[in-house]
Amino acid sequence: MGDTTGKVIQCKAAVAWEAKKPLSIEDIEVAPPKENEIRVKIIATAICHTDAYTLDGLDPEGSFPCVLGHEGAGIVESVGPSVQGFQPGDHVIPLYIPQCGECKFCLSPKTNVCSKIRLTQGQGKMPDGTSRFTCKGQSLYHFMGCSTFSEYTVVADISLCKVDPTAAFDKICLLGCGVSTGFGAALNTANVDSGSTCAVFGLGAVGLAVIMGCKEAGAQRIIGVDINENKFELAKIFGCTEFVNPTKFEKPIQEVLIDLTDGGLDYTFECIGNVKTMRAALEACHKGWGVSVIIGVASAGQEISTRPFQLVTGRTWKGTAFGGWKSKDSVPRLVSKYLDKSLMLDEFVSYKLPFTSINEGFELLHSGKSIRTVLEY
Ligand code: PAD
Ligand code: ZN
Repeated sequence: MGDTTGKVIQCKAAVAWEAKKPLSIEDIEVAPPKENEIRVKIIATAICHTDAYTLDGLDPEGSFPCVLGHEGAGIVESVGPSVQGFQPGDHVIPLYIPQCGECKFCLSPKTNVCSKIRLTQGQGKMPDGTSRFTCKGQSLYHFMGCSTFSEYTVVADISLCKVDPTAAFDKICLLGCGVSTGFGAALNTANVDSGSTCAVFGLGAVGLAVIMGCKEAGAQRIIGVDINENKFELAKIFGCTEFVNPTKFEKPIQEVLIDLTDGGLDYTFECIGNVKTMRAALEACHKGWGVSVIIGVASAGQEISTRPFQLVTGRTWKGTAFGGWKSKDSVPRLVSKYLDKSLMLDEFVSYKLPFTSINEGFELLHSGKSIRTVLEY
């Protein structure tokens, strides 16, 4: 390192030129980091639903052409002016929810949704309103403040955390989104208590991570709900105790679950992104105290509904972004937890592919055949 500091770097990236088209592997230019920015060499990245969702044109904020990807891990290549606490060579994970430590959200212990760079991040730009990526003379948009589908990326220093250098990049990249989100939904957002009965709707990466959190919290029963029975075997390894396939019943799934649990669940989690299952998850909760957490992201314009009586009689409806973790403080601790073998990551990786096979990874995600596909540069 050192020889590239302050220079434009040429590298490979998967460019999304437009919605609903496969990504194309291109040589791009990555400008040096500006004030309070850091350039990172990405070593491993995984494909998450939000990437696919944006590529499918379902995200109203998606801007093209762009460099997608937000579950990644890598090494600091160089730091911009005024950056503190990072040096070239540090092992890092980009954070799509930053933690500035100063805004009113960061100052509140009640939330993790830092708003410092929310506007520009949503526009696919760096905090100064510009881009660090160009390809064939054209500027490319950033994505979720991370853009990990590029060998080199530039992120804001509040959107990055330093982690234990002994942890494997191809595993800890998963902590950038799905796994941290599900795990935190159970432990932070729901705050599941020991002995409780939980139901998890959707057994993808997020749902499996919720199960891991429920188990850690000491839940007694963890019921997995999925229409794809191939997911059940793996869910058991994470701590799922029972399974229900909604397509096997005449009755609505909430009634099935209420019958199975003598009146309903203490906690339910929606990890699908479907407004119908969000309603079912709420209504499957026990009267008086049941809590339902929405994690799945529904398509633009969708609305949730239920009878107000459901809430009046003591059920609580909540939601979570990144599992409620204050990102910079928490992700390094989750990495340590993985190293201590008290957090599973290896089991989430269904496939490992070279970065240039990224479109194959998207197909595996769409077909339901993969929990996560990890790409290595
Ligand atoms: P995934 O597609 O791997 O898993 C979804 C699972 O749901 C699959 O196993 C499906 O078979 C199952 N499923 C689909 N429809 C139904 C149904 N009607 N009834 C029961 N099961 C069904 O996705 P994932 O685990 O990667 O992500 C899940 C959602 O979480 C998705 O909407 C994603 O965008 C969202 C998410 N949210 C955050 C956040 O911060 N809130 C972070 C990361 C992901
Ligand atoms: Zn903040």
